[in-house]
Amino acid sequence: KPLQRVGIIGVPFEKGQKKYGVSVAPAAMRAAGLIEQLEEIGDLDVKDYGDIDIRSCPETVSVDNMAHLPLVSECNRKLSNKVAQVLQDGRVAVTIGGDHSIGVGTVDGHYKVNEDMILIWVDAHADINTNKTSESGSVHGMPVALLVKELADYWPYLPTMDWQVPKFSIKNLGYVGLRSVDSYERLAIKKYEVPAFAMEDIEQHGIHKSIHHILKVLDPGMKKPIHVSFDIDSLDALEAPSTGTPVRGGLTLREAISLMEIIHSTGRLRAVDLVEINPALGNDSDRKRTLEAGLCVLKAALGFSRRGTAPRGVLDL
Ligand code: DIR
Ligand code: MN
Ligand code: MN
Ligand code: MN
Repeated sequence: KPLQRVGIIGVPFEKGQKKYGVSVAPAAMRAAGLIEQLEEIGDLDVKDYGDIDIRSCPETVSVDNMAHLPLVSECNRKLSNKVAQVLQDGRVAVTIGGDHSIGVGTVDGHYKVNEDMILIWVDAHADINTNKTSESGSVHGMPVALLVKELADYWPYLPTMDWQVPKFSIKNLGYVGLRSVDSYERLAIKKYEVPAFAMEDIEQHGIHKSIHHILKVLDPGMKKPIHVSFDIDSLDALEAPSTGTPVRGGLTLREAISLMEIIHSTGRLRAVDLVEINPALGNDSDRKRTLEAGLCVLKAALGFSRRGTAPRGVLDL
């Protein structure tokens, strides 16, 4: 088994939503032992690229119903370049958010390197609002709509976003875990026939068949690079309470681990985002549970095996 090379990027950014604290997650994940636990999987070469430099610049432009667009844009421009660099270094890009608005940068950066990538969005929410359909005005509910070329005409001109030209096709997108979808988001998913496994579908088919089906629909040839954007609120609110918009009735941690194990087993996972962990929400136990859940999900994505792994070489039993 060859060494798997991994690059960690932290994104201490929280202006894509309204609550304080999600920017603390990269530091909290590192303090919880992120790097050490990944290295313990074995056969991994982990390099920490550190955090994206987030500065508050004066916001000279504003766009209707789209809070802090200049800050979101600046963060994602840097993140896109960093993700592309990590991939060009031959490493799996592991990005720790931050709120889900950073999905714009991770997917943009991945697309620059692998134009044939497919994207699995694991989330309670569809994050496919535009500023015209959003009820919150928060950009973390809009990254998918910013990324896909099919929705480009539904946006007004977005100052500061000239660096980001949506080229990714919605035909290469699939959803897992949906249970809080706004009405216009529903319309977009239906119109473009996005394979979307909402909670009732997972209930019916199980997580194995669900993810295998999505992978087959998006890439029948089974050769395309995979990007997983994992919002911790895809997990049930009991499994991951420390997040800004928790929704009950979600994935169990076991289902999320299974999902990641299946994707790991393809050998084609090239980028994974872990977003929306907010260590400032809830009590100590909530925080600990949520961080642990995030670690379990990432470890499964990078090859940790629950049944254990055999030692390399030497003894024959
Ligand atoms: C809602 C919530 N659909 C919005 N989105 C969230 O703000 O557009 N995404 N929380 O993770
Ligand atoms: Mn999300
Ligand atoms: Mn969400
Ligand atoms: Mn299976």
